[in-house]
Amino acid sequence: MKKALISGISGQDGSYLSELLLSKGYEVHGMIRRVALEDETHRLWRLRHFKKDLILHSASLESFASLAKIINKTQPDEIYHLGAQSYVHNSFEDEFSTLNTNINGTHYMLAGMKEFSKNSKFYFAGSSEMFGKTLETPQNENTKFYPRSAYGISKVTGYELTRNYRDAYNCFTCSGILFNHESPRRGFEFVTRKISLAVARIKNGLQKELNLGNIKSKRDWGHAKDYVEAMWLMLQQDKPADYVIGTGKQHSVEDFLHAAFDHVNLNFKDYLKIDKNLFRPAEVETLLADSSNSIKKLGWKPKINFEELVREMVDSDLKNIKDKIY
Ligand code: NAP
Ligand code: F7E
Repeated sequence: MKKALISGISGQDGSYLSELLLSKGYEVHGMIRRVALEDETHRLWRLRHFKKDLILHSASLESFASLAKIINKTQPDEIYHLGAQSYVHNSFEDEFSTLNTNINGTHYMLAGMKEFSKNSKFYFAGSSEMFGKTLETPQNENTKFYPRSAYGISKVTGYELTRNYRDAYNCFTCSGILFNHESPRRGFEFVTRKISLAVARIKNGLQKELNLGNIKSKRDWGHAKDYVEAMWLMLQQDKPADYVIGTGKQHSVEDFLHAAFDHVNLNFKDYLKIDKNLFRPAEVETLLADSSNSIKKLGWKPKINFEELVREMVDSDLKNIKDKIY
């Protein structure tokens, strides 16, 4: 039986990846923060349906000793390093924690693997935020990086560390440069989930307006379920490499608003308030993936399109309201 170790297992991607690996017969180990154990209902909500099938260890991305101990103990065939401060807006408010957790956390994971489990295969969660102020469109594996936030900078550094462990120490390390991916399990601070929950609340008379920042920015949005499959495929190849993963289709935040409100027969213009405080000091205006290399080498293709994604998120939040979850 293959063994996988996932950092950030309690997050959106960690939960879908766990389900995928369990369905493939893996023994799945995950790292969680100790505080999550004190409040499982809220902090481990994404894992609640299959938590009994996972082996969870408490660890901190800020502590090399805690990560190395678990890597040594579990001796995983595959390590998926997903743990990170992943909210771009917050990285402007708290650059220090973002850089510390994301850069050192990645370094500690790589160093722990090299020291105690050299034959593990390693996945690093890179991001389209590394392209930032895009220097060409669409973006592929050869596009130069121009990060626009501490978050983007932390991911470029993680990417370089991951590549260097491949070059210098012959480790099997891959970076997935993943474009935005969403789902009903998306965190509430991200724009798509903020919109889907607001639509459900407004439809039920629980909210009167929705405050947003820059609705002109454009993203290449896919479904997280499709993207965790790409992570797994990367570690099944004969040789390690880096891959761009996206749908190749672009929509603005305004398009998302349109689609989400239309789904419940409301007009977003009746509820939207633009709040200057929600704009970022440096915005990533436009992102669009060229995933042709991944389609060719991994045989990967997204299955869920933009319209299906929006409907699934809004329907799920309507159900959450009906079931009195929010
Ligand atoms: P997410 O939902 O925010 O999950 C992040 C995970 O990291 C959570 O399990 C969180 O634990 C953990 N974490 C954060 N800070 C930590 C710390 N100091 N110590 C230990 N664990 C910590 O993110 P996601 O959407 O699943 O994304 C997974 C990874 O892919 C992240 O690295 C993200 O940066 C990257 N990525 C995401 C996207 C996207 O569109 N979703 C695109 C490209 C790259 P708690 O639950 O305890 O907070
Ligand atoms: O913002 C605009 C905002 O926070 C999307 C992370 O998973 O994907 C994600 O980062 C856009 C931005 O995601 C609000 O200015 C307007 O232009 O949902 P977001 P993100 O910053 O693209 C990348 C690939 C990652 O790697 C990250 O981890 O929407 N926007 N008004 C807003 N955004 C938010 N959050 N809230 C608003 O009110």
